[in-house]
Amino acid sequence: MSKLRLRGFEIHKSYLSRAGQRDLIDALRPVLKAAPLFSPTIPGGSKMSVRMTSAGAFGWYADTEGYRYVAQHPRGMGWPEIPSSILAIWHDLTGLERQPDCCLINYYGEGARMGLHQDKDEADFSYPVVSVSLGDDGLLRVGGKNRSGKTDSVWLSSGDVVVMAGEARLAYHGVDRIRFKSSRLLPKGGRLNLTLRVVT
Ligand SMILES: O=C(O)CCC(=O)C(=O)O
Ligand SMILES: [Mn+2]
Repeated sequence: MSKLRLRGFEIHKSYLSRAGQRDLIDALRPVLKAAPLFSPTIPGGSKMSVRMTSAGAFGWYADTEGYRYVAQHPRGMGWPEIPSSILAIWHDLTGLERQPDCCLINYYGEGARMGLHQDKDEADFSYPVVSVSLGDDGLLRVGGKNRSGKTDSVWLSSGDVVVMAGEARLAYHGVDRIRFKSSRLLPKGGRLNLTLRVVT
């Protein structure tokens, strides 16, 4: 385990052991079964290449009307609870009593990416966002508060955890590409990213 900082993004390399990563995958299996992955269509009409779902009181959602948190999966049921092993990472790295009320689960298959964006659909930016990487390597790009500003990139591997707080909380970031099948954690390949957020 080692810690590095990039533009205020706190990157905990190898935070999770291989066994810890496998335990998280086991904990996520029933969550993905209860709340299947879907591909949102974003304002402008294009479909995201990342497939996603959520756990917690709220799930992040997008359609042609905009981006927001919603209390139900698009199929009409509530979101499953956030597994305790995932909440433990939040409490360990933030030291906060308060629990996150959304765990957004992103799945990147071959060729999937996420464009540069800010996480800004939450009510209170004084809470950090904690992001857990599992499976294939992903190239994270981080910038500042202006979309057109300078950026830096770092490869995230399975078991790495990033904390976005302070100056990094509203900084632009995105995932340019993944190295498909670089990890054997997920039998069919791909990358899972979990982001824990306080929404209200
Ligand atoms: O996949 C990642 O590492 C970042 C995901 C992200 O930024 C998001 O879901 O808002
Ligand atoms: Mn984000």
